[in-house]
Amino acid sequence: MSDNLKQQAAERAAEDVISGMRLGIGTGSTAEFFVHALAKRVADGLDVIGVPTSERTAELAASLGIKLTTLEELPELDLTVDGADELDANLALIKGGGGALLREKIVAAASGKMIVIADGTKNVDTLGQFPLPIEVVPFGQEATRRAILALLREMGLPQNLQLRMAGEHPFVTDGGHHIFDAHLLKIEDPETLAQALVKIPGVVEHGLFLNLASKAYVAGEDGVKTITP
Ligand code: ABF
Repeated sequence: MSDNLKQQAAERAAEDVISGMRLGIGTGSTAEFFVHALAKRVADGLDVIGVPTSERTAELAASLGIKLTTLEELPELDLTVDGADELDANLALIKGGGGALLREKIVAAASGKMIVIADGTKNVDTLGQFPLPIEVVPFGQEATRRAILALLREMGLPQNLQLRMAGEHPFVTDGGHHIFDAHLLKIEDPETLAQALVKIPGVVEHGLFLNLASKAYVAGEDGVKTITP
């Protein structure tokens, strides 16, 4: 069911793409539906070039005949379409459950517009039920972990950080970093948290995407709803 909803949101976003666009292409199962919908339009003559946000997306998009380049070659994009783990009514997002948050954020920030695609379960009143991914440099990560815990304590947030694992080893991102997932339950002040996290040495990025999304297509039983901030 939720797959069908993800697909509806993705197909709606693919309709917004026009020839000549330079596109950021997101990661995750919803973004994969977008890649398929985009590939269909490309087969029908749509002429676009894409910058993928992960190795996984790059492989899929290339296999479906979508022209790709890198952000080095094309540092300014028109539109990024990507999924999210949570979004609120102001289009503040938690992303990074899939581990690609760093590239996703760089690509979204290089884009004139960002469209978020999601099924209705991702739409929340307050962010935080979904654990917030915090990407860290492996060097000195215990010191970084303690600094993050101190910040959470100061902000009155739960001090529950889990190092993301892939089997017996820490999960390694496309950038060679590790991820701590912060179980915060309710993030009442995402702005303050976002600003404070990036000041901690060793923190590379975090999954709070604020003031980046320009629109969301959220699919529910009653159709695809458009949300703007
Ligand atoms: C990416 O994929 C991530 O930022 C987010 O973590 C995840 C959402 O995955 P899905 O679409 O599979 O729920 O967008």
